[in-house]
Amino acid sequence: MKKKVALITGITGQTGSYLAELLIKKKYQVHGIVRRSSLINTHRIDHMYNNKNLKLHYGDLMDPLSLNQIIEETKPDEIYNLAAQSHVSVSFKIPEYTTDVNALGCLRILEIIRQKNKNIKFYQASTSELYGKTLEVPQNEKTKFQPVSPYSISKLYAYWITKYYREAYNIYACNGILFNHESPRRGETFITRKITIGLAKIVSGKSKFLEVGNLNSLRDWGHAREYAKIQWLMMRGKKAKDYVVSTGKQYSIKNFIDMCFKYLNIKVVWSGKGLKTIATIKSFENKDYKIKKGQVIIKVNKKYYRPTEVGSLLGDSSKARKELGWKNKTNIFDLISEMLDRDLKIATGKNINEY
Ligand code: NAP
Ligand code: F7E
Repeated sequence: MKKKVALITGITGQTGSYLAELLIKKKYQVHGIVRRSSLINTHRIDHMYNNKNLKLHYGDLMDPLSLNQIIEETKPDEIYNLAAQSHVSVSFKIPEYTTDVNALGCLRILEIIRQKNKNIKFYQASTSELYGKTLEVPQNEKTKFQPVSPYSISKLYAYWITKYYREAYNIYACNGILFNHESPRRGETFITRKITIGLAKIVSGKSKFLEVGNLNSLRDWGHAREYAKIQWLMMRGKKAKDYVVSTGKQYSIKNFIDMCFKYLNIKVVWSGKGLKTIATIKSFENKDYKIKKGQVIIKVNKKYYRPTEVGSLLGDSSKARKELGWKNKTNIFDLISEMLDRDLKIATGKNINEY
């Protein structure tokens, strides 16, 4: 039987790397698009580098010629479009670039599919950020989109153009409206990883405190490995559809920090309000930690606030659970321990290549 061929954009990113692992396990021939950078950007997939079922190609979502050439050469059965300027906060600084990559990049791929081979299935990495300032909690596939950042507005275009190509041209094109997903491979400036790296550095004496922004926003955090699996499941349906993917549990940034302290057996006292909020160490059990009672460990800095904030995200993924049989297994405590364990090893110089 002919091997299935998949093309992943964003393969060097957090979720793309888990998706590549999954598809190789499922016996696919996997192709990935890597963009040129001055430093090596393949560390998340280096452990698969010598696998004969993985091939990497230089390309860029901003460069239609490269996309055209790669799709022509690799003849994929399925394309997973995970590449994006994915940082919401950065999107306020570089809105045009964000729109070009996230919105037009998606269109460029769909248009190649329409012109070359309408049998190629297409997955678009859509996002809970589309819900923006909605007051409806929890959010499901019917909740109105009210995006409030250049990132989410670019992703709104990609959502609609994907749906449009499905309806107008009968292409198997689906949107996964994924809520936040994290892992030890998460980019270092997203809040969960920033916290686990920051605390690991503090207890190992490499820094004194961690500065964050808005502690009150609420998020629904799952494990990226499990969210990669549902992307593959969405490509297996009788009909292409759009699905919300979430855990159904919600925590604030402050809750996440407190759960990290619990895992590390550090007791803190929170005091102050808004920009003056701080957490001070009250006691700790591990005598190897290079911290002191009374040390201010968390501070708030205005520079990490955004011009507009998405206050409350909580997903209702009943449709995906019912129709695709998907389940999330990792709870928030397991996620935190996996992330902290790895970042503690990195901070103390151990096993940094192990994922
Ligand atoms: P990520 O770690 O930031 O990875 C983004 C990937 O896109 C990287 O491989 C990056 O390459 C690549 N990329 C960026 N600009 C590109 C361009 N112009 N051309 C080609 N490739 C480009 O993001 P992630 O967390 O894995 O998320 C994957 C996708 O899901 C993204 O589209 C994101 O917007 C979306 N999403 C994420 C979440 C979440 O919570 N993680 C939730 C909903 C939706 P480099 O490695 O070279 O930077
Ligand atoms: O912020 C607050 C921040 O950057 C989460 C992307 O994967 O998920 C991600 O977008 C919250 C926000 O993720 C800091 O204001 C406080 O309320 O980790 P984040 P995000 O913006 O939710 C969605 C679903 C995506 O689609 C995106 O691609 O945390 N926050 N202090 C902070 N955030 C950051 N980054 N840094 C801080 O210091």
